[in-house]
Amino acid sequence: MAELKCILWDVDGTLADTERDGHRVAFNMAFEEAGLERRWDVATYGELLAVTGGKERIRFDIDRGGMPEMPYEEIAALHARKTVHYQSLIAAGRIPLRPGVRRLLEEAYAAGITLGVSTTTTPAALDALIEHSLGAEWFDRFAVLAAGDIVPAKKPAPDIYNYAMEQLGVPAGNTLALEDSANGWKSAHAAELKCVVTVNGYTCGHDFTGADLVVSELGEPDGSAAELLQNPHHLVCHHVELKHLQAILDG
Ligand code: XBP
Ligand code: MG
Repeated sequence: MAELKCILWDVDGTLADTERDGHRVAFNMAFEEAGLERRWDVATYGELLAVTGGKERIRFDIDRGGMPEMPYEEIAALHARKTVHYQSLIAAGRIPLRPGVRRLLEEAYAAGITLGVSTTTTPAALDALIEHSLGAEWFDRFAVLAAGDIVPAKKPAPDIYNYAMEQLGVPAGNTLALEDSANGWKSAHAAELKCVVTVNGYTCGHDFTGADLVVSELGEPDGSAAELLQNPHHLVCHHVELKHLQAILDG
């Protein structure tokens, strides 16, 4: 029996549905500002989410002919402007936390579980979400904020999870990851972590074969239930609580 000591949270799509109405809109604002004709509609952005990291996503769209060629410095500058627009959208309160996120975070924090973040997004984008959607006290409550270019290879590589665990000094066997996408799940799995997946509109069709639990959302005790979409541990669960995460680690 392995004790649950640490939970590592993905950000985009897991803490909040930031992609469609946050990152995508911010990319389009930066494109318009730069005089580019390209706009990423909802469906196109869904395809592009296969590529993790905003700069990498722009590069990919250039390579497939969606945008004009530009050097890395221009991509980085465009992406920096996108991050500024994203921060404004988050500051305007456009993106709430997903159901059950605050409840489970608070339950885990009160229980003394080490909490961390493991994301491919830019630190400035993560900071905006913490400040405006979660609350600034969470800057201290998360023991590590592992984000963006801090590691050479983004998800689905395991690097960002391995980095977070190294920083915290916790072994994978005592840690559980929360993710929303196939790339995120693959990254956690490659880092030998058990993983709970909360799907969203962009990721409900992804392949999560081997994931330890796949749910529609974490759910709330007095609100919407977590629909159990893939439940290899045969958990009985209306909303995901610490005891369910512990049961998954127990295997
Ligand atoms: C999801 C991503 C990110 C965001 C945009 O990250 O793939 O690239 O779409 O982030 P997560 P940046 O690991 O949190 O699911 O534009 O800041 O790179
Ligand atoms: Mg994600």
